[in-house]
Amino acid sequence: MKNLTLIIPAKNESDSLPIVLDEIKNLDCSIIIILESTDIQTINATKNFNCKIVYQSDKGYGNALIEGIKNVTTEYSCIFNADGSFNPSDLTKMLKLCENNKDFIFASRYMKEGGSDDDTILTKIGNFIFSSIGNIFFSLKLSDILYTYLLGKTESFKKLNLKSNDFCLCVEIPIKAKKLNMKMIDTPSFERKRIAGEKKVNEFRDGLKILIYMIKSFF
Ligand SMILES: Nc1nc2c(ncn2[C@@H]2O[C@H](COP(=O)(O)OP(=O)(O)OP(=O)(O)O)[C@@H](O)[C@H]2O)c(=O)[nH]1
Ligand SMILES: [Mg+2]
Repeated sequence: MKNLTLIIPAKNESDSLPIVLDEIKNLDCSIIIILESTDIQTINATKNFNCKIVYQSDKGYGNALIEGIKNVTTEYSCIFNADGSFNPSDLTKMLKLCENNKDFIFASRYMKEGGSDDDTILTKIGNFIFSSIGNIFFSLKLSDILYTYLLGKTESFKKLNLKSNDFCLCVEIPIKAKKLNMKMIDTPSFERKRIAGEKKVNEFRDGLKILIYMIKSFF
């Protein structure tokens, strides 16, 4: 996997991140972690690992990923969470699928053989509604647009010219990719429970922002 970089956004993940880095340390791919320069505990938690640290220019999950993508030099990139919920054993399969002339491979919790230990009833319903909006209004043909465990060609990531500093980035990626006629498919994945720490997504506040983003993108 020398041609792959994992882009890991991390905010207040000092308990989970070292466990995640330990799990992926033998993967033979590059690792970039993007965090706020003030997040000393999380920065210290990366000290014993071989990875590149990038300080984000602004606040937010989307901002972290935009900064991460700018710093990738390998042919492929994968967004990978710092909370332990993404299973790295999916990466080989996702990379193979992408090398078969695709722009993006989206991991999905809602395909047969996928699943989640981290979903609540609320997030499950929310994910279903947002994925349905994506399919009906943007013809995305994706079963899980908010999971944002996705691997793609770095060139394609860069072509999207991403702008959302917040969690709207999750839908900005597939919507823009579709508008640019990029090739994307989904593949089953099992989401594990976050190892420790608190989630940063607020279902109502971020859900509303994402909905408004999708409505604006449609018109
Ligand atoms: N650098 C950076 N990373 C962030 C920011 N917000 C979230 N993240 C990271 O982005 C990833 C996804 O955030 P989560 O809080 O796990 O979101 P989630 O998966 O919807 O929530 P959970 O259900 O708790 O897993 C995690 O690795 C976070 O640490 C941010 O503002 N800056
Ligand atoms: Mg998470």
